[in-house]
Amino acid sequence: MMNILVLNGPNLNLLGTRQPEVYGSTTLAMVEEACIAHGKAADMDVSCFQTNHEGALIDQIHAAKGQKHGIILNAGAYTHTSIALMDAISSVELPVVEVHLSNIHAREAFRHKSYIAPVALGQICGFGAQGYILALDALKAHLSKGEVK
Ligand code: CA2
Repeated sequence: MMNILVLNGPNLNLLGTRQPEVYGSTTLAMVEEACIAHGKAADMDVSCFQTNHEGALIDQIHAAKGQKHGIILNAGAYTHTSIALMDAISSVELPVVEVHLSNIHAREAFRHKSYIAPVALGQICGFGAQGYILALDALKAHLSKGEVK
């Protein structure tokens, strides 16, 4: 059984409550429920965590080592600023799929830079909440190549 962590960063607890034109109307609870349900159907054990704190994201990434097979990460605005998050991902040597609800490359220039992308397996952005499901499938396909039992 694949154990997957879905990790969401700052302000994503507000999902579905404000700026629906940018981030959609799906709440974080709905996103997490969909990930867990999709995981069950695809034989993946999905757990979810959201925090507004950079250090807490790093703690979660460290704790995933040896416990999880992969991570789906929407680091919110820390994507564009955090070398510490980049270092944490490198240190645990777990496959990380970077997810963004919006297409960060079609937005302001400061959102085009991702410190996560160089250490991620890949990036999915611009597909709204569906991006998390696409990321789960991508992670499953990747892990299946290594035959996780
Ligand atoms: O598109 C994404 O998923 C982002 O990671 C969202 C971040 C943003 O800073 C990144 O550039 C792209 C912002 C998350 C804020 O989430 C909100 C949701 C609803 C209402 C207000 C904020």
